[in-house]
Amino acid sequence: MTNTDIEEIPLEEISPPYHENIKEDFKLKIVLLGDSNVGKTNLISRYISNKFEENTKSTIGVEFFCKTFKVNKDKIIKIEIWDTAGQERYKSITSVYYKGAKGAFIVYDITSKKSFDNINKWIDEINEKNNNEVKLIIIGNKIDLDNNREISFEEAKNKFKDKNIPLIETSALNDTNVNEAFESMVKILYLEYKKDGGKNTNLLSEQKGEKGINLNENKNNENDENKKSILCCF
Ligand SMILES: Nc1nc2c(ncn2[C@@H]2O[C@H](COP(=O)(O)OP(=O)(O)OP(=O)(O)O)[C@@H](O)[C@H]2O)c(=O)[nH]1
Ligand SMILES: [Mg+2]
Repeated sequence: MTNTDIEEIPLEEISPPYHENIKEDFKLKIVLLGDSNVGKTNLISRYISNKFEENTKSTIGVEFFCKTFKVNKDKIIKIEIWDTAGQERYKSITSVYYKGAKGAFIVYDITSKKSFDNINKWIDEINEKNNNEVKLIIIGNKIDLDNNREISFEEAKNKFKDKNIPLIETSALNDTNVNEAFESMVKILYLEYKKDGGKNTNLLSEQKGEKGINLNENKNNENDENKKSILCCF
């Protein structure tokens, strides 16, 4: 699969309130993992509601947000995007929610080598809960802080080249590549669905009705209109 293959798949968002009345062909659970403070919550709030907060509180537990798409003029896909807490002390709560994920973003902060070094740990965690069947994308966030960069794009790319994991650099603050990251994931999962004939996609039934656990004040304001570019390496 190349970058161009992914980019060329049409993706049409079905905005509220219309998404309520549409029956999806399948639902997908996507989780964001990574150390505390790398920007997971802000990536999601930028994507879902086009908002950024300077001083976000650390996430406690988990919470999810929904979007509906028509992909490739073909299938209706609903995605649940699950935000998780990066802090070690909440691991026992959050790791329960890794199960059933079809896609996962592993996020690091390009100004924090430590968060980059921990990526493999997060990959192991998500794989362990899902029999290595999760599609992964690595996100290097905070590229607006390029002057404080500790991990070059090249270094990151080389680290994951052999594992064939796509990498994308983003800024939740500047709204750079955030849409692209989420849309790429939806398209990758769509292709996966097509590949196995739609068999392996009963993802959410065991978690129906759950809203996650989050004591923070995230809001699900479905009002995104963010579009930027420069992409990544696939
Ligand atoms: N400069 C810059 N700061 C960012 C960016 N994304 C997030 N931040 C800041 O980084 C801090 C942490 O962001 P969060 O989104 O709360 O991080 P998190 O990964 O959700 O952290 P946990 O919930 O503890 O796991 C906040 O102060 C954000 O404002 C970014 O793209 N650029
Ligand atoms: Mg958070």
